[in-house]
Amino acid sequence: MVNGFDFALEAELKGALRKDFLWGYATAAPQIEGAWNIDGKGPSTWDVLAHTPGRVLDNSTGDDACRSYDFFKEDVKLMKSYGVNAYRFSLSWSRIIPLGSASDPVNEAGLAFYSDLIDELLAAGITPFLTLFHWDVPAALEERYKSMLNQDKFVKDFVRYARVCFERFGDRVKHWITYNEPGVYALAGYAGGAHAPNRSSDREKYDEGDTSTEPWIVGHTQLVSHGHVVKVYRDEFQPKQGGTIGITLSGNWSEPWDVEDESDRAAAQRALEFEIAWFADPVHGIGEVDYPACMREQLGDRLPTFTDNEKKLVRGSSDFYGMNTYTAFFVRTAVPPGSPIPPEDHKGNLLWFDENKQGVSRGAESDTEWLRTSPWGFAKLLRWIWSRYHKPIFVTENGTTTKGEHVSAPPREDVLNDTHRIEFYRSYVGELAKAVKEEGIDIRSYFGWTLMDNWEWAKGYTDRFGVTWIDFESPEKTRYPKRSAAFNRQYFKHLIAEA
Ligand code: PNW
Repeated sequence: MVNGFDFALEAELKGALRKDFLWGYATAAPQIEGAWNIDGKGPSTWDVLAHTPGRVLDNSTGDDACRSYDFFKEDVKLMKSYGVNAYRFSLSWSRIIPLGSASDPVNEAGLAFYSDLIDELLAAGITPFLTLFHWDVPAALEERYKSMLNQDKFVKDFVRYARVCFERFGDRVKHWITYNEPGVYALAGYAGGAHAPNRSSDREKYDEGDTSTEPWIVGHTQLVSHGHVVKVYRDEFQPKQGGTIGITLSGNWSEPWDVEDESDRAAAQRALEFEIAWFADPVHGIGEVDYPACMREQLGDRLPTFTDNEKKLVRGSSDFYGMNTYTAFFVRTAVPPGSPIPPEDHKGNLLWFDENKQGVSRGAESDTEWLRTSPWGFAKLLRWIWSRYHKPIFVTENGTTTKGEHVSAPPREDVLNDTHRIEFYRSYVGELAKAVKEEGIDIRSYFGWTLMDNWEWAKGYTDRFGVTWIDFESPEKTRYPKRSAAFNRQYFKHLIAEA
């Protein structure tokens, strides 16, 4: 037994991470705060979804979630006991501006909540990372003008919201993220339709939407409004506040099902470009600002074009590469060349497999269908992103569910001993440290997803991603640390160089 765990921490990785490396956990407002209609908060599109029957797997709402609005001081104490030095969380736009638009009033009570949370974190020596948008649009903006489908109106409203946040919190907050995963937001909300605002071409399930066009418009609106916000920050706030700002992109590794097969190799490349380069090329790329050529080829005019001004706003608009990643897939091409690809296809004409041609598995199963433990993919993805974009990488989300955590309180010791999650963190974080040590990749943060079990969007409370087990039945949402929290504490202590 080493440090209470029955495996040794790699001696050669001791001190591999820079001494100012930031590590901690990430959360999102709608998933943990609760208090959905308290102290002047306006409804968001996720509140609307949750209160529409049939939209959430377990028919739950995020009305209370983890009650972090009430227990934020307890959360900060918990994080301190976990040894973190940073915390990434999102702001609820409709808590700050209940009706959302540039001409609507701000809600002082909402601002006070976040201001108090920031102060509490700083007093505990924890660096706040703020995400402006983690999927919850003020419902009024969806009702008034269909939010991101109306780029001009949305840009103005998002810029004003961001400005309020910079003005009120920028004295103390030095790490800003505009959007969390614009790609997942666009596809889950406007292609598949399971996420807010529930738009899709699937008329059996959803009344409105067009999967063939709307995801691409919504992606463009996010990129352009991000660019505007970054310009405001750099022109008006960065000179005196001195912080950094960027965008966080989602992306999993895609590997050819048969590496010998040219079509499979092309499929893997398309997968990475549709999922990641869709946003990363315009923001972080070199040469002409545009979406990747394979997207233009498949989507044609359905993919928006950048005006000259938009090109200037978007290129170089992130001080770092914000990276959320979870797993890896084996892929092949779906429709053969020469045959038409359905206009609803939004992933690059792919088929997905859990095993490759040789029968090698992509990794151990979690409690979530799409998510397997695939540290080998994470290792490849870090190198792919570094070589393509060469920007300092901030890992802003990475984590897993694990089977067997759906028990009643109090959870037994063996449930809290989440060995599957420990193995996930050990292997992924180990790959991260190796990438830094062996290849000199510039990686500056790691945020586990997530601090505590929470309201996992349309999955409700059925997916538990936390390093803290939550008793959702109890009025105070009692928090029980899982063993992975203790493991990560030890591991980062080992990996981060001493000051
Ligand atoms: C992220 N995928 O979403 C979100 O940022 C979190 O809010 C969420 O709770 C977490 O991951 C877990 O789901 C993703 O299919 C959803 O690859 C799906 C994927 C990736 C990220």
